[in-house]
Amino acid sequence: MAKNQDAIYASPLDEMIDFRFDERVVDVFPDMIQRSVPGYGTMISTIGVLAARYAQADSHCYDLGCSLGAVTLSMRQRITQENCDIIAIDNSVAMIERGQQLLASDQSSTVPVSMVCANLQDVDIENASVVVLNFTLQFIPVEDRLLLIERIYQGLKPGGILILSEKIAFSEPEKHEFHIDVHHDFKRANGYSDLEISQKRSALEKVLIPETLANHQQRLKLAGFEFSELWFQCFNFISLVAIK
Ligand code: GEK
Repeated sequence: MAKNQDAIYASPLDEMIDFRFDERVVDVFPDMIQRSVPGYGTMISTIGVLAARYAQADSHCYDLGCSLGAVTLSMRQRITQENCDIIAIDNSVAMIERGQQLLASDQSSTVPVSMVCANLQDVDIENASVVVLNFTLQFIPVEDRLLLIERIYQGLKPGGILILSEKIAFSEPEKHEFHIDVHHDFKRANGYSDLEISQKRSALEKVLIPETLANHQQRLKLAGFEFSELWFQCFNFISLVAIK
């Protein structure tokens, strides 16, 4: 994947507009997410490993909020089960168009992929063995999140897995501050300036709503998942697995 450098928030902006996954973001997305989310590369490759174990023959694997399809490609490289396909969904036209180009040049396997532009809240989840929400739930209105997780639970086959990665908040102010500070250090170490960090933070404020780990765990339980486990954490970025 060619990587254009993210400089969207490098100059002072007169007016702060809420963050959107548009053409400009798509151009720099691989660089942006790699430099902003600690452990992103590890999570992407490990999701492929998890999918290889939990994918079932004759079932669907879903990548919800697929962006350019990094999770899809990682799963595609690892899945060997027969008659198993991947359904990748994103509601950004720009993301899906670029993602489809990247997918067309991927020769890693013959696992079929449908990459579709749609609101994931309107998509039926059915006959699923793997469902991935990799930093997507945080963009869904909080009041709609339980229904989505319930629909995923209902659409999963017994033994199927949900992989849920999120930026999280902390109820204890000291912990919250610690994680925000070290995350900003991580971004600085990756070349972002203080201006870029603070402008991006404002742009995301009303768009990305983080919740605590306990909130996520309770919601998974409420939706029906009896087993869930934290398998990754770096600062305020986590990933959970939940198995039906
Ligand atoms: C990765 N998973 O590279 N319906 C469909 N897509 C949505 C919706 C919605 N309602 N809301 C947001 N999105 C990817 C990274 S990025 C995370 C995921 C980030 C999409 C949105 O268009 C964007 O592409 C994605 O969710 C979130 O592993 O940039 O922090």
